[in-house]
Amino acid sequence: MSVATHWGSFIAVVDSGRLVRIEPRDDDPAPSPIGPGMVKAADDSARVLRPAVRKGWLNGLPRIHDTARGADAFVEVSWDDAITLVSDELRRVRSQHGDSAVFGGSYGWASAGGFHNAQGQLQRFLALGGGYTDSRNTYSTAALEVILPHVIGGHPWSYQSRMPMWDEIAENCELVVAFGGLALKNSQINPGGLARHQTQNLQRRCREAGVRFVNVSPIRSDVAGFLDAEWLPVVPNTDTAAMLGIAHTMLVNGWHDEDFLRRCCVGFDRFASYLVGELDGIPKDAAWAAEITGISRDAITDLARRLATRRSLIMVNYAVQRADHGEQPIWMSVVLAAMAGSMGRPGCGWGAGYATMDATGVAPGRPSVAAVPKVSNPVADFIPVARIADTLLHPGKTIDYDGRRLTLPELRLIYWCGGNPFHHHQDLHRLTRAWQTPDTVVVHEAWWNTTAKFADIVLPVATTLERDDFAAGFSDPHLVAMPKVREPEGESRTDHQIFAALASRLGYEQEFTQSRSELAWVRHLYEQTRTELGGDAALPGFDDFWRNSTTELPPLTGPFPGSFEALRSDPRRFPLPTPSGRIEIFSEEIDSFGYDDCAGHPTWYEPVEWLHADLSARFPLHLISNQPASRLHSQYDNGGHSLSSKIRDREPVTINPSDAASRGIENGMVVRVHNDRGSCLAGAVLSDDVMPGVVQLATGAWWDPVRPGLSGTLDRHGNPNVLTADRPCSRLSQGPSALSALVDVERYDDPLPEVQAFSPPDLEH
Ligand SMILES: Nc1nc2c(c(=O)[nH]1)N[C@H]1C(S)=C(S)[C@@H](COP(=O)(O)OP(=O)(O)OC[C@H]3O[C@@H](n4cnc5c(=O)[nH]c(N)nc54)[C@H](O)[C@@H]3O)O[C@H]1N2
Ligand SMILES: Nc1nc2c(c(=O)[nH]1)N[C@H]1C(S)=C(S)[C@@H](COP(=O)(O)OP(=O)(O)OC[C@H]3O[C@@H](n4cnc5c(=O)[nH]c(N)nc54)[C@H](O)[C@@H]3O)O[C@H]1N2
Ligand SMILES: [Mo]
Repeated sequence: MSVATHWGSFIAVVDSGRLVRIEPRDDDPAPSPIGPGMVKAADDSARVLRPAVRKGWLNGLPRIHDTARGADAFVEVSWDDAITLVSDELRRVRSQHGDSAVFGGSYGWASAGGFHNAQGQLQRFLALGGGYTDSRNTYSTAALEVILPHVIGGHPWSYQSRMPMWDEIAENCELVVAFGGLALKNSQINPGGLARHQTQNLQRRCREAGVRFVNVSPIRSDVAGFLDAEWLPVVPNTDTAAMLGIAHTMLVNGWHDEDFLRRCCVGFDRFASYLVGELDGIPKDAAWAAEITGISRDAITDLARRLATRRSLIMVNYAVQRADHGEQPIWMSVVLAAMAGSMGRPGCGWGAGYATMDATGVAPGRPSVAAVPKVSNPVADFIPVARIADTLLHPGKTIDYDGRRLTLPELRLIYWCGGNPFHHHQDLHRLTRAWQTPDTVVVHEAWWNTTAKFADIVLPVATTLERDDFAAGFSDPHLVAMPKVREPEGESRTDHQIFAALASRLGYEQEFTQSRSELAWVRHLYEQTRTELGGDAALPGFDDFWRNSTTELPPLTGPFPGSFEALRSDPRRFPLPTPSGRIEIFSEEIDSFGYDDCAGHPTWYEPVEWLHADLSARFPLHLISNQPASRLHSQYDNGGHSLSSKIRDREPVTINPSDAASRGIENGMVVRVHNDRGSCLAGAVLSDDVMPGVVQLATGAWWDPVRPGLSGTLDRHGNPNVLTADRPCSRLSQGPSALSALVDVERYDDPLPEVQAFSPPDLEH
């Protein structure tokens, strides 16, 4: 039977109803090892088997400022009681505090599958019941999503179809400069699934075609060895300064593309006066940039010359913008590509997010596929996604966001479904304090992860292996059938079943389910897609599709709106969807916001935490908390593949041998990573792939606080978000800045505490 996941498609081997193995598909050239490891977690002891309610919450009001969340025992209850508790509480909160007191922003990746999309189900249920406070943007690319529409216009993600695809790069490009690299570990993933992993082969094709790669990153292995890339180690969070130094060098040597800048961009002159130092007396020249970035003056000059004289492509990944002033490297990378003369030439110019997901740069998109229908939300309130702790701690406060003023709403009930805030949010100790303020937290989870342990009511949810659905991954031209391969563990139910029961209790079951069974919904959504795409000519009937597991969608062909090639050819006929119709090197609109942390043109702002900050005297190492190679965020940290990557049960932390030697740290030792916000244990890996002054600890190890609820308590397992800062990128995007954190590392010679991340809490029956 076929299985579709965010890490690819697999075959499940089932014997008399028991899941035996998950195998890669023969036609996947680069299957992810995360898939086979799912079997181990399918029925492990961390599964939530029955609805459970936190003891302190059951014992009654007042619940506000209840410090026991996260530390309490749970009482298992029947489904009937659980549905009563949740529906009564929703009714109470809505009537006493209004619909905006219900938070349904519920950020998270959940699982592949269009019908059982957890956030889609939750938001449909909450919208039909009166509405909810939503969240906006993503933890992935908040800064990019807010800045790009000002600079190149269009939908925040439209760049995905406007930038060169890998095959065009192979054919046309000579030089790729990748800020943040092109880590293949990340292209294991594609949101919503994919049939075959293609990025690796496409990268190889570029190399065979003679494309040169430059990796500007603190970590050498952010680029595959077979690309033979030049490595320019860069002080984290200084990419904007590096790009300014390159831009300055182009300008003073007259290497920049004056014609394109004049015809197709606005505001170059104002930016140029900043660049040469007319405004602040500081020329952003190669020597200035070398001082900040650690990249030599010669290397910066050489890169400027090569970018301007070769057919070149500038790539930025997402990590560079998940940082203080994360808008700047994105904006500046577009400006640099415009200057280099490559913008709007085939296979060249600018692009973002290559290799962060498999389909990025593989296909420019796919036809739209039906999913669980959205219902418009009667509540208009929203928060920028990463401002959740601020909202809980400071209701009523006003904040800036992209030229608007937002008032943070008062949240009384949090309903989380398909995400793991105690993995994804920064400064988990601050989140813990914030989490004590609402009356009630309801969570649907399959496993007793940290978010489940920090809830009041936990409803056990069936996994993707335990329900029928079909997948249509981001930009992937395939539909993949996802028949149920095992029965739901314990008393688990699907998210849809749970919401249907709640809707029934609240009097709107029919509106929610439209009287369809789950399989009828799956069939309905498939048939709707088929009809929209042209019926028999486009796709087989549902029964054939379900039997054959996979089918191909008709290709999506250009031209795509907002094309840079069209812009270059005739900016009057093919304007960009920006206020000026051109690339905005200077944005009057952003300038008019008057922000002191995001001016009208790309600007170098010192990050609050970086290697040249005063704080580095106490915490001399920059923490790179990047995406894990061994799992998707926190998902399947209890799976076989992630477990096999641990060192003495802890998450690996990679340290440069020189930094390890000065601290007496050896390979394989358990170390303590710490700063003023918190500390965690991790297993040391020594490697000069990581530049000196930098340590790398991936996200997603389930947080394992020694004393849950106690601020600053040691994490036994290695979740970097006990160390990161909950600080917005700027007033423009309010995005997360996880990649701006300083730490120190020391040997941990005390007796090792046992990791308890995968143990359920105390449960009473
Ligand atoms: N320090 C640091 N922090 C980061 C990042 C970083 O680079 N550094 N990266 C950020 C980024 S880019 C992202 S996208 C976020 C990711 O943050 P999340 O998306 O919250 O992380 P996941 O681990 O994918 O969480 C998904 C949760 O949903 C559950 N789940 C899966 N399927 C279903 C389902 O069908 N129903 C229900 N009810 N639950 C389900 C899983 O068990 C899991 O607990 O993390 C962010 N956090
Ligand atoms: N295996 C796996 N793949 C994933 C995910 C996963 O959880 N697991 N998550 C997916 C998701 S949700 C997302 S959003 C994408 C994220 O895609 P990215 O954000 O691009 O991925 P990261 O792994 O966080 O970061 C990649 C590299 O950027 C470099 N980097 C960090 N800070 C800086 C900096 O200041 N300057 C420069 N030049 N480089 C820097 C680091 O060395 C790091 O290894 O990945 C996706 N792919
Ligand atoms: Mo992400």
